[in-house]
Amino acid sequence: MDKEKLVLQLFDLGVLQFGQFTLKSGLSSPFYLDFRRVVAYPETLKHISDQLWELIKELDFDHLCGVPYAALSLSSAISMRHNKPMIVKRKEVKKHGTKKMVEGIYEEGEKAVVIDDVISSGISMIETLEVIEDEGLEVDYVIAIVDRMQGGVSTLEKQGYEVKSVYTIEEILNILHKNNKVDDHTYKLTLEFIHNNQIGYDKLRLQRNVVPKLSYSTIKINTANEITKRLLTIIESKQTNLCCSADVNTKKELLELAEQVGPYICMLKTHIDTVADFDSELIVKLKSLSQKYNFLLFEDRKFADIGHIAKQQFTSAPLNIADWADIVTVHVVAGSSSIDALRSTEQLDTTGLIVVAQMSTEDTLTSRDYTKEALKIAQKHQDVVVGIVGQNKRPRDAGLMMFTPGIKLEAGGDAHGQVYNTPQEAFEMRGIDVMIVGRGIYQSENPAKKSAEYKQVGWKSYLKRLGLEE
Ligand code: 5BU
Repeated sequence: MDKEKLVLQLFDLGVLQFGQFTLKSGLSSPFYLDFRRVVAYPETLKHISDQLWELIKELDFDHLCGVPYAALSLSSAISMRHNKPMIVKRKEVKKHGTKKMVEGIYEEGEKAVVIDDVISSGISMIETLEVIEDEGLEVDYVIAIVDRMQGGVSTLEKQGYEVKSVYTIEEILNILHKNNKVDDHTYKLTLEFIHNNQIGYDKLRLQRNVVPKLSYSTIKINTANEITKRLLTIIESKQTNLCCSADVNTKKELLELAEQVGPYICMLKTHIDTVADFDSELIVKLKSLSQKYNFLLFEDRKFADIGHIAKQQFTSAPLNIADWADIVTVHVVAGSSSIDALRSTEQLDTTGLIVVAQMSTEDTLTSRDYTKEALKIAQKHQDVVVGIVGQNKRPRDAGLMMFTPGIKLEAGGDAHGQVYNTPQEAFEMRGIDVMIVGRGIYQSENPAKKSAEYKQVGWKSYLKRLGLEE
């Protein structure tokens, strides 16, 4: 059956309804899609499952998973017709037995395609994705019969999923309008409703509390890495999760800034190769300030070359990074061999690594897959890796910390693709551990005062995430 005929059939069966409906969110909607009715019409169920199969038949996956309840019949139908194993995400936790949240037979690392009937805000899809990803399954594609065009698809895409739907609501409306099933008024009203009721990504995240509530003391217990422990001790004793990114270009400016922000930070981040008059005296002075104010020196060098070169960049004069940096960043675009190479210098007991898993720019190439692989590398090397640089939700791994640049008291961006989020958003919604702030501090009139302000906001947001402060 073709897509147009199927829409007309769904309309006749009362699956697509127009009128006035109150949605789960409390919103009053001029249309309602009730795919649960389809279980009463096996032939129609078959036609829908055929359309869904068209979307996924070329994809590489091991399991089908329907979002309960409406999509369970759809995933069952596809599973039987195309001989694809199914998994089922429970809606409620079992009181007895295994307490498993996902039923079926699967192995960590296998791929699942998740199916829902309708995507509106994307929230029920995200809830399902979180549960099945926690089981170690990987999801790249999510599919639906109808995209209600209210923001859910872009929310999911922002999280790195590829979304496919058989219809958008607009396509359905066009078919029904063309076939005189809805009048001009309903047609316009419905389009207007969609347009005026967008449920954005940020609004959605604010309604949810999915961030792991990891405290600094929990991370400290879970890490075997001595540099992570040192950093956490500083964070807890100074009550600051602020890292100042000191991106200034002379020794004088750098030392002045370090002196000003020193009392309020847990780390001072440098790009030492951008300091025009760099010399070894600068390092001596920075070291002494780091002791005076108790912060770590973090050189954001982002080693990215083959191991043989990264090793030299880490240890060679004139910068001699390995001799003074407590922490350095490393890309893993060349693979985990970069970490092995840095390890072979035997300097990693005094310098910890942070793996760049994801970047803050709007056009970053650090895709969801890349970020996942980078995290795996960081996990594998936890003895020398302190954590990751990332933007999304903090991984649940309590042995690693998450560091996030692109932070300012006011969200926004710069002229070169940088994207800023607020400390509140980063700590409370994403569960990060340390915020990295550059221009927000050193371009302000009074960096000392500004860093005190960031320190206070960051700490408050951290406590709020733990539920210790309103
Ligand atoms: P800003 O002035 O707060 O935008 O500075 C951000 C700093 O963080 C700057 O030193 C960057 O090199 C660094 N950074 C970043 O902005 N985004 C990233 O994804 C990574 C590092 Br990794």
